[in-house]
Amino acid sequence: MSTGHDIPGEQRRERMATRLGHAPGSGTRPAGMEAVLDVVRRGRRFAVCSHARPDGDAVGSMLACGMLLSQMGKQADLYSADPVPQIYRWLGCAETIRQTQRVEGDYDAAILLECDGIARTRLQGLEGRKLVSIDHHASWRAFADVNWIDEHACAVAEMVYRLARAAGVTVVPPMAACLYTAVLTDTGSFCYEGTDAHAFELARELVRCGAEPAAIAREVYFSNPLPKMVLLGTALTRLEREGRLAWLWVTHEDMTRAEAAEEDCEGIVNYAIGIAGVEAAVLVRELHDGKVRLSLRSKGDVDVALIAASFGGGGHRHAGGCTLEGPRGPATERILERMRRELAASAADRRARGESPGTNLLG
Ligand SMILES: [Mn+2]
Repeated sequence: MSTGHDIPGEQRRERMATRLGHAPGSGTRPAGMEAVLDVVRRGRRFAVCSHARPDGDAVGSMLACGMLLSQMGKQADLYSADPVPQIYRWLGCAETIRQTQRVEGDYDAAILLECDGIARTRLQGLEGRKLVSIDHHASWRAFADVNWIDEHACAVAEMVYRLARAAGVTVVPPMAACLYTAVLTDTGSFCYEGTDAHAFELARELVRCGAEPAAIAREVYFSNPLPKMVLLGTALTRLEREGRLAWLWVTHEDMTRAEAAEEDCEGIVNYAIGIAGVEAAVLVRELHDGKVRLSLRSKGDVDVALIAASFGGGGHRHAGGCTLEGPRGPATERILERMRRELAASAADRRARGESPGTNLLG
């Protein structure tokens, strides 16, 4: 759990904000947890949303936020443009998330988790409402009326946990399970950069509050639907490697043949970044609307959040995503060309620092 008095963190955040074209220090500067708590305390009815194609942090944070608001005697309606992935449906209250295209009703505020704008939710009906944004992405934007941003939080769930503590809410076991699931998945099972002592302290507190690590791991990692494995097999036959870059792709036809759902593509890109000597990886996936979804990973100097943001997407330094216009071929070339350039630049930086530029150097 990062603290507000983390000066180097604050400087890092401002630097990142500047690089992403934000305007730190302007009127929309993030206001912090107290401002969020103030909105929550004053209001009575809230809509809670996260991004489309919700991941573990989106689902876990939404559910925990709903439980937090209920405990405070508030009404919380949870909305998602896409279904809750199968592996998260066992979480307490998961069935209360309304899958819809539109937020309707009278709310004192809409709380958006993990979003850098309304568009990210793919929900209609949010415009003109009082908006609260809680985000930890490097690609954050201060688009809401109240913006609480902490790039150093290992998951938005960490921020929801802090909010619960500050509000004096008891973290009951189902809530702890939601938060733990979010932290587990958003840290890549405590593997990603940024997994520091705080992440483990948070996990420890959540386990003490009743989260069961083995049971949660069983649901999340050892309950894969068979089509997911079939799809993975197909994707792996397509694996390409070029020096420090690796990529693979999934066509619309592959999805149909494997009877796979969109969520079954989750994690495939990790097999590409998991290769020794590979520093950047891409999964290219055809969507049913003709667009192409890119999942980007880095385990070196390449900042995929910046790359994704330049294509209208977002994410973290080592994991990001964006959507391009189809067809797949040209979209793949666009992203590969960009990745090659970034890898070449990182190798040049290393050379300038007198370090080894890496093996199988490109460019
Ligand atoms: Mn997250």
